[in-house]
Amino acid sequence: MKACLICGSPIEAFQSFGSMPLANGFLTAEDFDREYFFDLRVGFCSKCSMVQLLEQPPREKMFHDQYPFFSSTSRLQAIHFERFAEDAGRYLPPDDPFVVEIGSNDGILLRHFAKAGRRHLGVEPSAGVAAAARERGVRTMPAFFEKDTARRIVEENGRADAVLAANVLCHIPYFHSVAEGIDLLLSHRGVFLFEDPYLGDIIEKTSYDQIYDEHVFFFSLHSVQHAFGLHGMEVIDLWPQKTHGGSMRYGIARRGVHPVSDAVRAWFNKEKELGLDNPETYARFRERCEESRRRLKELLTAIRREGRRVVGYAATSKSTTVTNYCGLTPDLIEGISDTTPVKQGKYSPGAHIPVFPYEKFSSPYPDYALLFGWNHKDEIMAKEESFAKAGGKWIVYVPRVEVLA
Ligand code: DWN
Ligand code: SAH
Repeated sequence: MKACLICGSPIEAFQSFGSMPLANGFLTAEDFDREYFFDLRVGFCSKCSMVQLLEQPPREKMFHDQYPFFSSTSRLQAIHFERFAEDAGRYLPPDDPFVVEIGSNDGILLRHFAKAGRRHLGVEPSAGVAAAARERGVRTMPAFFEKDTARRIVEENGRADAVLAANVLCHIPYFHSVAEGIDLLLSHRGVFLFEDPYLGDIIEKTSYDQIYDEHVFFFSLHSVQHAFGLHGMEVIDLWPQKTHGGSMRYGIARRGVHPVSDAVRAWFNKEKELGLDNPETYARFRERCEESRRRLKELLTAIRREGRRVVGYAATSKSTTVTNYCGLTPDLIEGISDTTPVKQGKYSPGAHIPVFPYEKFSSPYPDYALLFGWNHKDEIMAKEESFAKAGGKWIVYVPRVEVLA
């Protein structure tokens, strides 16, 4: 029996995805024998409502100088982070504010503070993406954020007026060290603004592919309120986001320092209606995942039986869960097209489907493209009009398996 990472209560898996590789462990054929696997299991803590992985690979195996996810590959994500910078600006005092970002990657968010000449610091352990940020003039500290990192930042820079984080808090299993770090780092009236894929969306859309090694927590308002409450902090506001298939941004501050928005009470009730605090919700989610897996495998098998070609579109982290959980092998998907140079020429983790440069997608077009980057659907559909015009068809699996007309 495992213990909840937040409250220590015993916790059991509601779903096991079996043995899984690192979601971003793209590899060459020489490394097939040495590939790392772990048991991907997810559980719900009925005491504090946190949905979480029961096992996670060591952090250095996931986040290192070869980490291949560069935030700025999506144009719409760039726009999203420009808005995030503006929104965060509303919480900053006029006089020389200081902003820290956890998991700043290639500087997609902090570059707006750098451009405006504002004091900022990114904390980013993956050296490759951190170098890309520095090239854009973003001050970046090569470190994993935890309590000691926060202490060092305060010693060298003073306290921060805002700490920002996008798609990273859910990656860090040592939550309490991070929360203590944020407490050390923030000025008295400082705010912590963070966003991550929202549990309510994952459940509603059966987007089980958000479950992979890097994502250790699947946050809801219930679980976030409880977890920060243990550190004298509270949720002061929250804002749903369209990114990553449905995310939530939370505003966190020291208890009683800022007014609490009415939206907080409303979302509590909404989550109760969604059943996010009810174990049965997760049992039903597991059944829907199994159904989705069966349908996707059947669909691809039928298409291949007709001799049609299928290519994956975007070698996302999420695709690693789909290919391995559904048993999608290169005889079903001949390759995955991706725009990231460091993924191209390699094989997908576990399933070993070749990843090829985006330029090859159209020469010649496949009959079907399986949309692994479904969260970027609007951006991709706009870009790929000529695929559809040439008779190509999209296969999606979120929120349900279907061929788009
Ligand atoms: O939480 C995380 C989020 C923020 O990003 C990380 N753990 C890892 C990563 O997840 P992901 O890999 O599922 O992210 P995306 O943004 O859904 O996919 C990025 C991949 O998709 C890149 O390899 C680039 C590729 N892509 C593409 O080939 N063509 C993306 C777009 C928009 C495209 O048009
Ligand atoms: N914020 C970006 C990147 C998200 S990917 C975006 O939303 O697009 C997650 C990033 O967090 C990676 O760049 C990874 O190296 C970094 N990361 C992982 N663990 C971390 C930790 N403990 N402290 C700081 N960054 C971390």
